[in-house]
Amino acid sequence: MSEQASGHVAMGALKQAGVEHLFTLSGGHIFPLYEGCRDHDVRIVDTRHEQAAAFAAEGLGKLTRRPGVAALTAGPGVTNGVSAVASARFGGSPMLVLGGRAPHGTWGRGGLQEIDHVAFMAPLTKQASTAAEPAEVPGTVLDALHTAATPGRGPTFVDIPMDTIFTPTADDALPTWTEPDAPPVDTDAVRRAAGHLATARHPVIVAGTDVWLSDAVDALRDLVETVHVPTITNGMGRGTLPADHELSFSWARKAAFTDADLVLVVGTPLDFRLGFGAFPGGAPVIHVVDTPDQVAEHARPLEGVAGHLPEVLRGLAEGAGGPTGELAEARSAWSARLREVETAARSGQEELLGSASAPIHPARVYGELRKVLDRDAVVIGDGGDFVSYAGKYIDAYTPGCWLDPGPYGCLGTGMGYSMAARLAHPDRQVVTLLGDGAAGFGLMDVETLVRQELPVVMVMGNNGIWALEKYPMQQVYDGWDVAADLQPGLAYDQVVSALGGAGETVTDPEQLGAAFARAFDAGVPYLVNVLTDPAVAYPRSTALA
Ligand SMILES: Cc1ncc(C[n+]2csc(CCOP(=O)(O)OP(=O)(O)O)c2C)c(N)n1
Ligand SMILES: [Mg+2]
Repeated sequence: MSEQASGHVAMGALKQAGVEHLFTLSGGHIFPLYEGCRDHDVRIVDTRHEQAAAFAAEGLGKLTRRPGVAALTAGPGVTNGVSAVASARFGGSPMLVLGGRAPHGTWGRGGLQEIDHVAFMAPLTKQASTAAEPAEVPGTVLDALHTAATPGRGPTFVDIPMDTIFTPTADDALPTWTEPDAPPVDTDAVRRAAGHLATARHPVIVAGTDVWLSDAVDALRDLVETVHVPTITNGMGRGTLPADHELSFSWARKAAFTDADLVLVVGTPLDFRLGFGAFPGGAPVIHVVDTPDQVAEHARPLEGVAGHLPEVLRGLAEGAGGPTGELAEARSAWSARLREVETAARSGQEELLGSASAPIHPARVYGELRKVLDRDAVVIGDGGDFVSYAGKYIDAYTPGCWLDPGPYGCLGTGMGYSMAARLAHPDRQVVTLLGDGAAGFGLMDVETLVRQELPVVMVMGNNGIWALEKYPMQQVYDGWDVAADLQPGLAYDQVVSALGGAGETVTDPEQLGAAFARAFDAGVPYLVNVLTDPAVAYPRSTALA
């Protein structure tokens, strides 16, 4: 029997479960994990802030649909990663955090960084525990990976005391990895829901993140085409039905939700992004989710349907079938009407997308970017108004390509998500959209992107303000605002250059296209620092989300 440090063996177990990357920032409490990475050929991506490491793990989970893994050193390493864990919890992203932990042997005597992480990680995760015995470390870590990947996905946490992680344990009988089971399907609920869908005249489908994470993309498309129902996407649901599909809508959202007689929401919570499930015209809701505990009882759905999403969607298509006769005409008229709304709304934006005004209008940035993005470009949004504009103007054509801050809405995701996107898709365009405020949370991690040879294109909407707070504050306080200004016109591109990347500042809208071309050709992290008009506020219906 051969032995290695328990942390080393745990990495071997993760590798055989398919883990290829470990995001981390160094600390003595977790050295044996690195030794395990060396011997099991797991790539270490070491960052400048645990925030970046943890968001990279979350981002990789979202992009690859397998848990991303971060290793954070005891105490401050773990606490610096907490926002990403909360983000994964809100977004249902599969992710495992391994924590260092002060030694068991001296616990309670005031050891360095001695804090009980499990106490504050438990409410943020699906599962949080301490692996106290060396022999149980590999099994506990693998079990946490499994829980993270199991539908109803989310973050899990294991910390390992320093005296445990360095203690040898057998390395020749690794626990074996099995893929999580697909969740059982409530077939009665599917049948009832299909019955409602079969008779609705103006139904709408909403497809969210779990359509992507549960690999239900083909089943969604089959359902949409079979029942001929207009479809709206959100979160990572974007791209599950390509934006140019005849039943895909984004600008006719309001009309669709107002006049729908049934809304079938798939793979996303009925949270603030969907008006908590109360649609303006009072349409009844069918909520389709992976697991029963995700059904939004607060929205009093007509039907909650839980189960493996591909199977549920296939069941709905079979059960509801294609509309015939008068119903088919009603559905066609419904989608034709929404298409008119969509087309009119889109053509109403053309002028703004081509705006020649200087300072540059944020819409113009996207008017130019749209022209050069590939259909499978990965687009990451980290910012306020600048990212809201992206949500409006950048269409998604390929599933798994759109990373926005998600329902937790945490600024500072950009650098971690950029690392994840480049690692997941070495050959695609990766474009990270940054507010100037958002960039301040993590721009130092450009150094990581450079050192790890992970080139991405960053496009900054630099308005010198926290626009998404400044304008709402003025609305609340009758024109007054505070804590909403940054220095105007800063050369953030020079920061990126100083860290080993490159970039340029753009003030003339006619120069945007050429700047983007240089950025995609650069081969290093490149920041296009666009000075945008601070007088432009994103049109919002409410001041506070
Ligand atoms: C970690 C975190 N802190 C604060 C906020 C509140 N917040 C939301 S949007 C925003 C402004 C973002 O400014 P910027 O990135 O410059 O984008 P802009 O709105 O100016 O386009 C702030 C401060 C948040 N969402 N997350
Ligand atoms: Mg700003």
